[in-house]
Amino acid sequence: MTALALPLNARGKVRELYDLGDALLMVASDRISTYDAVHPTPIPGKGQVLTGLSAFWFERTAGLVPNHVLSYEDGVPEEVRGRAVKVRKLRMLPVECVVRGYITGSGWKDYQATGTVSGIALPAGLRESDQLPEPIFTPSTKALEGHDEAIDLEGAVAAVGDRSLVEAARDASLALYRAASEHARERGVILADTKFEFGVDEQGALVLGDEVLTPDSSRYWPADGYAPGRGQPSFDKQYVRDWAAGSGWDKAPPAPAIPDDVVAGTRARYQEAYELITGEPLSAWLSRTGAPA
Ligand code: Q0N
Repeated sequence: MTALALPLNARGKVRELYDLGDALLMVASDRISTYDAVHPTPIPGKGQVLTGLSAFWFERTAGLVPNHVLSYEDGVPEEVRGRAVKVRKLRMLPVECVVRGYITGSGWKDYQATGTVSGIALPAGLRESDQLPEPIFTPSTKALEGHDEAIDLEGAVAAVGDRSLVEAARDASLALYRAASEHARERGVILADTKFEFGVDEQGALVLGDEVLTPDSSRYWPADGYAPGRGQPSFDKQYVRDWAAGSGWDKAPPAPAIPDDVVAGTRARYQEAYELITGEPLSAWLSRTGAPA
């Protein structure tokens, strides 16, 4: 793990946010989690891949919604180049902006129980992993401990305290999902769902924050082999999950160490995801940002 000599602003399971005074430094680690538990074994290069993918999407969608990115170079310490970004300080909305194009995960559970997801009625007879008639906005509240709680649009309005801001975040989220899922699908990948976080700047304008459209904030499935009626394999984490399933681990923390061959397969899968989605070799990202050798 990297501990930079900077004040820590926030720490997630696999990322840290440092305070640079007038800006923040978001650092992606090589840590990986499955079943909500972080493994003690890193996946070398994962932080670079996620940062590079997020950069690709921020640049590609800047015309849809402004984002918090300032620089991947200026003000980024050498040791974290390639996996860190300097960002604008925002006032973050206290909701996660989830968009689902397919019915899976907690959405599938809610649908089975109620026929609805986030207060949105869905057609009867959907199978697990089916594509939805159109993408839906299913916000959640950020729980400090444990799982995020699904809310409907009115719940998001109550949490944020500004209806038009929530509607703007919803519209931006849906536009981002549509653009990204179309791009991914042309490259053989299904973007099943994804989560955005927005903030507002000093002028009160909506700004896209966090990381975007990475495998950690999204469910990516290989289009090849997609079949509704069951859960789909994860593009990036399936090696680890398959190994875990046969390992005897009960999926409760602490997560076990990952064997070398599973690390190598997962590492190759992240690199493949980067190259498939961006159409560029990962080396282009590493040289652009001056990542350490
Ligand atoms: C912020 N989080 C939540 C990184 C992500 N641009 C910003 N300005 C102010 N605050 C935040 C951002 C952003 N992005 C976002 N916390 C603060 C998630 N974190 C957890 C740790 O790693």
